[in-house]
Amino acid sequence: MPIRIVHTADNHIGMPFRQHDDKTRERLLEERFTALERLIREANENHADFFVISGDLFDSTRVKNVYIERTVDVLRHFTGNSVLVLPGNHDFYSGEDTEVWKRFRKASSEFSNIELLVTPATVSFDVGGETVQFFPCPCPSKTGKEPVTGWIHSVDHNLAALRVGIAHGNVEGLGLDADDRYFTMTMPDLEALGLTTWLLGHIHVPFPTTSLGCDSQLFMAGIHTPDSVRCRHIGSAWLLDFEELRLKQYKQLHPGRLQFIRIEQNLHSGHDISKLQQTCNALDPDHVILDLKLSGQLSSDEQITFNQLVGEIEDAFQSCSLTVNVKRKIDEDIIGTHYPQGTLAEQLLSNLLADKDHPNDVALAHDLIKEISKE
Ligand SMILES: [Mn+2]
Repeated sequence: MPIRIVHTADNHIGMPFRQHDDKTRERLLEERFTALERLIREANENHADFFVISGDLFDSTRVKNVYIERTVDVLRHFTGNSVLVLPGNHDFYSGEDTEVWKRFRKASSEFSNIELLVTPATVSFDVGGETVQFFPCPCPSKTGKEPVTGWIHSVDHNLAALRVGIAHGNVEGLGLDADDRYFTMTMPDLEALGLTTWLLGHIHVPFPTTSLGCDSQLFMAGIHTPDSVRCRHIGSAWLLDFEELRLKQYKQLHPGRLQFIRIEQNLHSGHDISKLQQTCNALDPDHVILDLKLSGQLSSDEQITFNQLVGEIEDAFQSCSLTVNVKRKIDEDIIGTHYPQGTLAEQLLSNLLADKDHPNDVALAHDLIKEISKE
């Protein structure tokens, strides 16, 4: 009998998104739930046996109760054997008083298919005659140097079972966490523990790097839907098939629908404005959280076209933040009206205006001269 697992992590339900405006914040908060809903639906459509969450389901240990209840309401719809929830480092488990998990337990108490993994001890299931043995490694705190996997050395492994480790933390070589504060594990150490596979969370980028394959001993879920412009993928989770105690195939799922895109552009001509327009036209205004950072110099005619375009973009995109620093382009007329011919300033600016390789310099010099003249 094949065993199928959907693996996710770092869902960060309740992430505050403080840097965004109210409307965008609301959308981003909502997306974390709806993406999880889509993933549960996809797991059900694929008849997955387990839905594994490898830590940081919640953004913090003090996430609002309504968010916890809503999350449980999403998870309870899983139709497979069990939803396995591991505390990560953001939603760590430090004992029975840990707020988020106390509330989660209460909210999920009537749903026997939701299992909270707060104890480092094996959990076994029978699926159609096969045994699956899970090895959960919950995080006891936000940071820590001790690997959470240490206990596995001293317990019995059922060699006739599919043995699946579930942990949350940095993996040497995969993350950027150079200071070792996040329960750093190494690939050789994980391999040495002798399990069939490892389902990990913490690094928001998925591993393996190919979306389809049959050979990997560890999986990093990747964040299920992007959380910022730093996220370079469209949201990730894994669909894993095991047969005869081995991984048969992995396939990447993409439950996210929102993308963060930052466009930084320097504008100096009508051509640059059309380029900006083309770039924005190619994006889906309902699913892109757009961050425009525009600078440069434009003539007064170009500025009219530019302002019009910016207005259109703002109208089209549901979420758009703007940082505009576009100055009036310095031309011969402007130099002529400000500085008498033959003066140092006039000569300097005219020379810089002719230097097409450095189109910003003339405006910079003009600003500097204005600044000095004020004093
Ligand atoms: Mn984490």
